[in-house]
Amino acid sequence: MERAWWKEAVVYQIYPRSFMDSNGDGIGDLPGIISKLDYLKELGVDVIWLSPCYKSPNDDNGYDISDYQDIMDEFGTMEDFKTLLDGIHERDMKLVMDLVVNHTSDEHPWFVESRKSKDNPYRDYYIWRDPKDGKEPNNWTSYFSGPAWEFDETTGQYYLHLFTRKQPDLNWENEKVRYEIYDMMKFWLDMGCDGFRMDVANLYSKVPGLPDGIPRKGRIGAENYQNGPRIHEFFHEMNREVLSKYDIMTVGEMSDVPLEEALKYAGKDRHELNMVFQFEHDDLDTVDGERWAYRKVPLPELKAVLSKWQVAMNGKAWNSLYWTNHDQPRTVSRRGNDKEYRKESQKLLYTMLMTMQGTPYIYQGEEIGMTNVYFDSIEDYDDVEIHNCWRERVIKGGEDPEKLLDGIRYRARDNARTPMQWSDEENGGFTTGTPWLKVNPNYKEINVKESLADEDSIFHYMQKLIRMRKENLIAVYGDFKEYEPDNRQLYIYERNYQDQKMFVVLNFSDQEAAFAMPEEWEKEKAKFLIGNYPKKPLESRTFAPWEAAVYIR
Ligand code: ISL
Ligand code: CA
Repeated sequence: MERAWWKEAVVYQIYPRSFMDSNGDGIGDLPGIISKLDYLKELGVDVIWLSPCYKSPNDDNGYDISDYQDIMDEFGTMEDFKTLLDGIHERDMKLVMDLVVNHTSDEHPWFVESRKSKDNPYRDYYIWRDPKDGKEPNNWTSYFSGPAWEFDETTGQYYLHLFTRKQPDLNWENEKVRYEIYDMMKFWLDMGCDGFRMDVANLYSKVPGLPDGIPRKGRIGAENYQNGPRIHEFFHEMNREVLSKYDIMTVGEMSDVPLEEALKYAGKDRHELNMVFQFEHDDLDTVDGERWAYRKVPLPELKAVLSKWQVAMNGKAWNSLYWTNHDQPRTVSRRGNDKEYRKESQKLLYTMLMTMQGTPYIYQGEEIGMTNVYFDSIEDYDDVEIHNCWRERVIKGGEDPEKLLDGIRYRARDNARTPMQWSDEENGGFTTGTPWLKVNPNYKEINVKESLADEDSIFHYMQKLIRMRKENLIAVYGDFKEYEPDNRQLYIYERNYQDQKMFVVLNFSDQEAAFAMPEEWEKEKAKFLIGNYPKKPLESRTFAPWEAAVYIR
């Protein structure tokens, strides 16, 4: 397997709004991030992926961009950005930008022009259609509730928006749009940025004619824009025009990307992207495509998905490894035990991440085991996704508010967006003002200061895991073989690389689990490498609740 820096790197995602506020306005900002670079270096991460920091009216917290080449007022200035970039490079780290080019803000000058008249030069930068029988051009619905179309009085046509109405979709069929985007990408890369995380990167190409979607519960229309007809052509072109000219890291964020498609996007000789961020394991706890319904996922189902990707990508493409991001619940609340076994289970979950093939991503706050927030009232949530849905389903639709609130408390994106908990001071030390989103009240116990002081903390374990990965290339490149796929408590697997072997046992449960050593390992002299309980030899024995142990020989 060919080595590459972006394969060996550990990525840390920053959601700037919630990371660190430097000036007391309650909103995280670039100087705030700069003040914490030494902390990130101490953790040991190599790459920082910054969620959008561009000019934005913040309908969707920066995923609605009104100027791709300037910095959001709340976050600082271009000067601050350059200081941040230098600070990152001085510490031998890299910076990956968020590239949001499926859509812009409706306040982007392109859209402001586009909506003026049917013959405006920018009209064709977006997707405009006549009404059909006095209504929307087709039946597609948006990710954030309601139709994916908005009627615009000025010209009597509708425009497409897969997300909020303030996020009109760009028309990728238009070559001018694509080349504008490529130029903008070069602007950041020429400045020294080290790559892109590409937002909803499998949605750019829509099926011509924009046919009706298959009616179903949940969002309608996806089969007409997910992994669409020209998507690989677009990535080839982008690769030829931009990506291939720089030594960078690229990752496409793609919900509903089947394995066969991922093998193309991230295929090693296909000249598209380095890797994709896929959601198959994340979607397992949903029920019937209903966004807010959830269920407990039996371990064999989770393992089946994770192992499938490990085996299928080996030697052909490259995985991203992650448990959460700014759109997902907190890992320990969703997959571990955020009460009795918060530390043990979080350590186990990240032991898994750091011992699989692929590039691991740590989302801010995961290194101290931050938990879901479980707000009492809908008013406490900020997310446009939640408020749109509440309006449509509770206020207009008369649905049971308690039931919906229960689902929201579990799955809300705001769970990951509460401010970073730096200390036990007011507001977790995130701001001296009023935070834009309430701090999780558990900041008194769960915070960075406490984690740094405690030798046995999640932070220090995460630090060791990262170091372990750097010292053992097998953790990065080894192939993957699973044992006992039907075991409902243990995830057991082996990695192989050159003449080395690594063996991993993870007890994903609150109970002790009996472990029967596989025959092939019986005679192996494997030594304990890392784990979240005191060292024990590899032998048939019981594993404690949420015990994780890694062996090597
Ligand atoms: O949050 C989700 C489910 O976990 C996804 O459906 C998510 O909306 C989808 O993956 C797209 O996410 C990305 O694009 C959105 C933005 O709101 C998200 O924050 C971003 O990560 C629109 O730009
Ligand atoms: Ca601020």
